[in-house]
Amino acid sequence: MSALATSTQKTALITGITGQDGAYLADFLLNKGYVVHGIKRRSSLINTQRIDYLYKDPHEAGSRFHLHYGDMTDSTNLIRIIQETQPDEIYNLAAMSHVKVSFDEPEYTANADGIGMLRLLEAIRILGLEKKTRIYQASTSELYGLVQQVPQSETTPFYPRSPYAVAKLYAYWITVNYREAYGMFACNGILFNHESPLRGETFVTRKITRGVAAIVCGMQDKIFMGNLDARRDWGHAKDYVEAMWLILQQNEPDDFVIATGITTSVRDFIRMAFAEVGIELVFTGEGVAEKGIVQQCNNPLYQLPIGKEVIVVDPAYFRPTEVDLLIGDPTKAKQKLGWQPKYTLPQMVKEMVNSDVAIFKNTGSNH
Ligand code: NDP
Ligand code: GDR
Repeated sequence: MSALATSTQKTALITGITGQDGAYLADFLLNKGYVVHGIKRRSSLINTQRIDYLYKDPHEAGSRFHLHYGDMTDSTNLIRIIQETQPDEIYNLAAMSHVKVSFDEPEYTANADGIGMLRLLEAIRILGLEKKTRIYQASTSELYGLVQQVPQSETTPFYPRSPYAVAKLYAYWITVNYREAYGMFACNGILFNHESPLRGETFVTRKITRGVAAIVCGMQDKIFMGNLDARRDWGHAKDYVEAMWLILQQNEPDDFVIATGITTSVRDFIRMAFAEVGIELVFTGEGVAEKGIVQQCNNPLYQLPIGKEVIVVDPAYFRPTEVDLLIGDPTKAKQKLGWQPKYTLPQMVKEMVNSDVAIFKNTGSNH
């Protein structure tokens, strides 16, 4: 086994490899022939489920996938891993990525999501790798926050609305600053929401598709939701990791918005997910009194009574400050990167619902 790349092989280092995007990106880069190193956190339970299928016994010849223990809050560890792996490309995907949780853990979020990127940039400088190592920062549409203008593009002003978004604002600007100050190939991908069957279970899309699956499998009664009026520009993670790679393959470092240009409310996402299993919902009431009720059930396998409440609003899921409307303008990415999303939202909803139904049917539980 050799962790070292041959002269023609590129080496990538992915932080956040155990997350949704880390898993898709690792798969993508391995298919392109890269040697892929990933940083995973030590945890009391195994947290590599999303990437286990990629992992070969490192003692076997030809293994191109390697994992290292590490954490974005530990610069000594980041410097050592970068020194050992000598990456051509670093993808910084690691983050405390839940907007609502960032209100509960603001200082940790600032440390991991904001200063974490500074640690990587400084590690590159300390090791003298400025000319060799290109670096990608996972920036976010949450930077736009309070709506200033739509659609949001690379020139739209930022107005972050959560500790998560403020931490990501620091990471965005430190990336730009190191590019300008030291000539580093450091880029921001300003990615709008992207989802998949691998999405974390507490983000709204996956919570909904899992909830639909659990309800039709008779394991859950209803789904308690937060703000149904929020609108997001939802794409598929598989399309978005390709954009990350394209951003690092350009002649010049730059920042890009990656989005579909279509916005959908949480309420409509719920409608679409239930429609996938033949259930038509009607919404009644307003604000915290709003409910989603079964209006028609056209699937003989799932006999939900007409009038059954399946969506209930629980203010516990409201955020102290909300981001109401996101619609991205991906024109620059389309023109300069030649990037084009392949998935539509209906295709993605279908994939997510079917995947969650299969999980519930196979395991017979919601764990
Ligand atoms: P996930 O939450 O699925 O994955 C986050 C990853 O970061 C996990 O591997 C997690 O490890 C790791 N991580 C968290 N904290 C630390 C830490 N202190 N040190 C090392 N690793 C850490 O996020 P996504 O894959 O969805 O997103 C990837 C990145 O893109 C994130 O930075 C996110 O903020 C950003 N982003 C995501 C968007 C989206 O819609 N998905 C849109 C725009 C930006 P563990 O598995 O152990 O928890
Ligand atoms: P977001 O994603 O905050 O946009 O951040 P999330 O799916 O958590 O919320 C989207 C919208 O749905 C509303 N909502 C709920 N959200 C959750 N999680 N749970 C609920 O029950 C619920 N009900 C309504 C939210 O209020 C919000 O308006 C994601 C993360 O991946 C970030 O890391 C990333 O940067 C951005 O997307 C782009």
